[in-house]
Amino acid sequence: MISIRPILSNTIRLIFVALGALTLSGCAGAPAALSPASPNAALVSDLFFVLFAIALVVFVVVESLLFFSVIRFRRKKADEMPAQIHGNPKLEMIWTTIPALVLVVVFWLTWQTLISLAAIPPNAMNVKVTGYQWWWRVEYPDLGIVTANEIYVPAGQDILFTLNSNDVIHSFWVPELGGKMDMIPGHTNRLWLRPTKVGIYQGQCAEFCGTAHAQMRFTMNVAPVDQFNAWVAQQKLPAPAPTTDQTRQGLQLMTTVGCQACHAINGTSARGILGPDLTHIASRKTIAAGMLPLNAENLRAWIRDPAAEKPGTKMPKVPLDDKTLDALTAYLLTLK
Ligand code: HEC
Ligand SMILES: [Cu+2]
Repeated sequence: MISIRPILSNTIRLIFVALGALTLSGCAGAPAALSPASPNAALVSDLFFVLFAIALVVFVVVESLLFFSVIRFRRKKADEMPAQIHGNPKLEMIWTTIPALVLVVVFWLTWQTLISLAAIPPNAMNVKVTGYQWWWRVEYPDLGIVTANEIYVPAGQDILFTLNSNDVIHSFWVPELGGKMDMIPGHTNRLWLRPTKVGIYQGQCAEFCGTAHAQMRFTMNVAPVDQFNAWVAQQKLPAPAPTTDQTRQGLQLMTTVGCQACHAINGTSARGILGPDLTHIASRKTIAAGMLPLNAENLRAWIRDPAAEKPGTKMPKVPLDDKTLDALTAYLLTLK
């Protein structure tokens, strides 16, 4: 008889190695919800550690009792019959009451955390974020700023995020700062955060929303107040006017070959709202929701064939010749 065991065990070993490698590779440089950079995220990670400690105690106690019983009450002689009993009210009361009390404590701790997280502070700064398949529109209604995928906030200030969706359910999550909060079409959710440490934090859509869900990223740039104010001043300006023939041609193309149907550039006739606002595209670090670093090469490749860079993207391929691509790319790169 041919045994399949060696093949099986090899396959299983291979699967384990592959899965292990995959899991660990996911950890490299990943933002961790357990290294909080805001009091909101700290509340959640503190709760996690308390619940983990409780679970650990329960595990140790239950396993110890189990091993104790297995050893202490094992059959000693081959013909020995254990005492035949039915029910033990005392024991049953104990093992019902203790877990119930543990659950009451867990519930109370969780409830307290939820209450603290839900209490929106007055005077928080408003930022409106709308999920689109597969990018984020970011608006500052009180400042008159519209941008995409890169959120700037001043350190140490309460920020109130008003969250909506334009199509399907998305979820707003910056692991080190707090979240997650679902973005639901036709319904407004609120989430407040007080980012305390200056830095750039990675965000990610946390609700499967279609083909490019994994490429739906954003960053939260927590800046010192003066840097944030400088950013605001620059973002409020209309797009700079082109100064060379090529960039003048780029602007002209931008508002005639179809781009204007979906993109807005403040100060020009491009007023589309289906895609990201491009008024200050060149001040961003990435394009396509964190997919590609912003540089001439990537920008040109993106405009030439968006789906080749980000499969599933809603931006269509507009057939353009090399000269047109160069002019569009050159113009967009001036939009600081
Ligand atoms: C049918 C609507 C539509 C048209 C037409 C369109 N785009 Fe887009 N564009 C989008 C959408 C949607 C995105 C976001 C894609 C994503 O991240 O998945 C996008 C993204 C972009 C981005 C990256 C912006 C960012 O911040 O990530 C650039 C640059 C861009 N488009 C340029 C153009 C140019 C130039 C044209 C004209 C040749 C054009 N688009 C035509 C819908 C459109
Ligand atoms: Cu999403």
